[in-house]
Amino acid sequence: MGIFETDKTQDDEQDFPLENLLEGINSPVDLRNLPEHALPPLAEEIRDFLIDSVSKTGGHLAAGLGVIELTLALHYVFDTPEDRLIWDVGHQAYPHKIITGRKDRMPTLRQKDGLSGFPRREESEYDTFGVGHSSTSISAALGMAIAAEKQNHDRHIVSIIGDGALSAGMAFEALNHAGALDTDLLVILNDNDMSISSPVGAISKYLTKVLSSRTYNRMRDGSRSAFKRMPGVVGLMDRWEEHVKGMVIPGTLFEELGFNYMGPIDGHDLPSLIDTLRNLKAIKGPRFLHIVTRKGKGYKPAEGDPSFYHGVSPFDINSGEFLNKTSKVTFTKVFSDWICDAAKNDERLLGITPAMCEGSGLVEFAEKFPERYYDVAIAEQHAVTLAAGMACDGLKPVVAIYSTFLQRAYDQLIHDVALQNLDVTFAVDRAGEVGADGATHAGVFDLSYARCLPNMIIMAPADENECRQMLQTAWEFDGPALVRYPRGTGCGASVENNLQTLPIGKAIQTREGEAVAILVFGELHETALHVAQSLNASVVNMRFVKPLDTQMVESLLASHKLLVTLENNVVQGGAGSAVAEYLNSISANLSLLQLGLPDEFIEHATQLEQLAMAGLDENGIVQQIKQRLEKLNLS
Ligand SMILES: Cc1ncc(C[n+]2csc(CCOP(=O)(O)OP(=O)(O)O)c2C)c(N)n1
Repeated sequence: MGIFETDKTQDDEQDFPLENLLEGINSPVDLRNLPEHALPPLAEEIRDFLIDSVSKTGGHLAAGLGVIELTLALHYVFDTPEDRLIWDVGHQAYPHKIITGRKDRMPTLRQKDGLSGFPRREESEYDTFGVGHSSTSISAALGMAIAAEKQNHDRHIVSIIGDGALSAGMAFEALNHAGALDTDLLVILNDNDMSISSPVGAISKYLTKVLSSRTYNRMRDGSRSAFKRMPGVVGLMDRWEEHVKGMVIPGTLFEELGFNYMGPIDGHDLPSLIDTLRNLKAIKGPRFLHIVTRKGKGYKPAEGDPSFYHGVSPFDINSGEFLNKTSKVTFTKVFSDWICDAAKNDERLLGITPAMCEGSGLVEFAEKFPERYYDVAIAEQHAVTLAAGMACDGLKPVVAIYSTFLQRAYDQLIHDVALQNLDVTFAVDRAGEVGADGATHAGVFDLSYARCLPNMIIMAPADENECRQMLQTAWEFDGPALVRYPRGTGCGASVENNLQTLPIGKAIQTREGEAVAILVFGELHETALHVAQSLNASVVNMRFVKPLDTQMVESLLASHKLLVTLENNVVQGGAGSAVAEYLNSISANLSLLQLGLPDEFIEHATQLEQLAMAGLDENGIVQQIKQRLEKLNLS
């Protein structure tokens, strides 16, 4: 029982202490025992707590600040966790974590064994659906609504989705289905007119139009009360409304999809949020509430630049400055410089991003070549097929995409690009373990899912300079080509500014040793060199996952007793599997040790910790090789 357990009907506004409210909130039950007027000061306490907490841990800041009132109103009105709240993406769910018994663990956010940065079913009964990738909430909510219906549970299901996430096809697939089913479901659109950067597309424009027609709403409501006592006039207005519906009345699109639309309302006004949610709770069928919020609300730097404060590293609260600045060049920056340089030489080069302009390193390209830059919104499938279409008619598109988000466009990769052997370059960032974002964002499957596609060539750079060369090689290659590179910085190789290409399918040996040969695919090359020193092993930078340098494999075969493959991808179907398949195809009688990520999801931690958990740090690799040598009686 919480310390604020009071009889709300006898709520005495004057006597209720409005300080240190958060201290007493250990679950939504405590929240529901507060008088309503205590919620706005509680929202301010949560705001301060959130800013302070994220300034120390880093994480997603601006989105959470924008939904504090909504979070409180939802848990206040609905009987969570019996009623289900499904947050889309989940990056805005820190306030939800804070009031659902996890505030004391906020200092552990996104760290090894700490709280996840996203809702996770394993973490709390209040986290009804695991998220990280966007635009899944309406589908999941509809599934839960159907489950409730089938099992006769009288429970409310609420999905909360942002205007950015609403741009994805999946969200509309779900709306389309939900509207037709007539299932009890509440979808809340949190419209802050921002994705990570400014939102793009017709839906976004439509929402802006809806907001601007609020003047019309006020006018309509005003005239309605004025005409109330004049029978006939109201009827006339109703007919006029019917007539203009589709032109100015907000929410028509959602009504056409079968939803009962309400809004837009101010998402920071707690009393009106609570009233509206109570009203909507009493209505059946698919309902759609449109609320308007400010991303970054309450923290000036974030309000001023919500894009910059979307996801942050630890920062100084007063100045807003990030504390751990690195001067090393990231792989993303290597891509950013390459695409700008390559674009200067050839007008056929176009850059495409599915809503990840900053993260993918396209800001400079967008500024320099605005007419060749396409942010397609959160629409990975569309991004890939758009590129395929461009390539059909003589253009040379580059799709800049995170490994984890390319998963969304797998059929497009196969059916629209690879099958037609189209000239599309995939610049695949955040490949391998990505650190604090955890398993939802890990880019650990791309080598497996792309390697099995005919026509594709696939490269993984050992260092920054090679990354640039591979991007150029991929772009000049007349067919589908993929370069995958990791999050953050590499070994610090200096990057030449020419546009040199690499011979396709050729590996290079970077260390001569005996008995053991380590075949590295990607940035673990640096680690392999250290390992090789202590084992006196050979090291080969394989460069190409496909086509595989089979000549190199054969020559290593002749001169070594054990081949070890090393990659920052799951072992299953990865680059090492390519070597295994080849050895098998030539009936080679040689021992092969495939080192990569295990057949399990690795949770949030630092990238180094994640690699160590997978046995891919220097020590782990040495141990595994030694064990294999012992087994083979070769040690
Ligand atoms: C499939 C997928 N693509 C891209 C992303 C990266 N991403 C995370 S949040 C976000 C913007 C979401 O915008 P919105 O839904 O409006 O939420 P806001 O941050 O504005 O509250 C994007 C693109 C993702 N999580 N999932």
